[in-house]
Amino acid sequence: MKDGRDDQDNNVGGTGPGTGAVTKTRPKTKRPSLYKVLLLNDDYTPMEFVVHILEHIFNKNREDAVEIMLHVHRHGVGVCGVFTFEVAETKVTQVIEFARRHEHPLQCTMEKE
Ligand code: TYC
Repeated sequence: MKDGRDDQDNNVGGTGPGTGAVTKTRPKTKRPSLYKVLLLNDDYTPMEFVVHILEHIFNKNREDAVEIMLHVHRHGVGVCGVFTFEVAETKVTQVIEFARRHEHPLQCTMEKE
């Protein structure tokens, strides 16, 4: 595929000894699919609890955490980060488990970008 990644398109740079034959093959560098992790609004989870999750699970600073929390509060849903599948899945599980442990109904989900 002519997508401009390295020398994979033109098969140059790796030639057989002496012959000048072009032998370089394409390294496997497929980029992984990315997934948005979404936080859902509810009427019961305290705002400070959501900010704590954004700071500690999604590594947001306080300012960004408050902004994302308020976006979710006002619009019903918001993106807290974009990750590869396994990382996104882990974050979703961490949020739901932490919320459950504190008896808050907070929900979190993921969707392919
Ligand atoms: N709506 C909640 C409240 O008023 C706050 C909240 C924000 C809850 C974001 C969940 O994902 C959420 N206490």
